[in-house]
Amino acid sequence: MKWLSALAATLALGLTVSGCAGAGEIEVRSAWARSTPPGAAVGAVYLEIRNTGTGADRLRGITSTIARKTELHGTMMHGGMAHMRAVPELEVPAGATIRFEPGGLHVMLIGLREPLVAGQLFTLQLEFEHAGRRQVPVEVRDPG
Ligand SMILES: [Cu+2]
Repeated sequence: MKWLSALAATLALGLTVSGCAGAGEIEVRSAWARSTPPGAAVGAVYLEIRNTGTGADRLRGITSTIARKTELHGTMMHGGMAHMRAVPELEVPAGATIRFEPGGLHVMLIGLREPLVAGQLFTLQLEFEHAGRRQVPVEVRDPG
């Protein structure tokens, strides 16, 4: 029966596509934010993204409710000075671990609605092209 083999092919294709970078293959870990003094307008979050799958994925956006704007930033050295710039998207190759660290990649919280106090927890939402949306708990810590 023709329609049956077409259906089987469609199902097989669906499995192949979802097997390419399934929801279980992106891990976001060790998320923490630097505590801020009262009245601070910006904060920074550091974390680790692991792709344990066999296909590349892509971080397409980050949102939070704790700040008016949440951006992915990179840090570049220019004339001996560190400058931050917004990174619109981040490729996460298969098998890669990408670390966001002070002086490197970070999530910038712009227009904080409240100060970040050590011990506090809040949530970031990361949107991946294949793995979809992830809720990531972030712990606030004193820089040390
Ligand atoms: Cu920044």
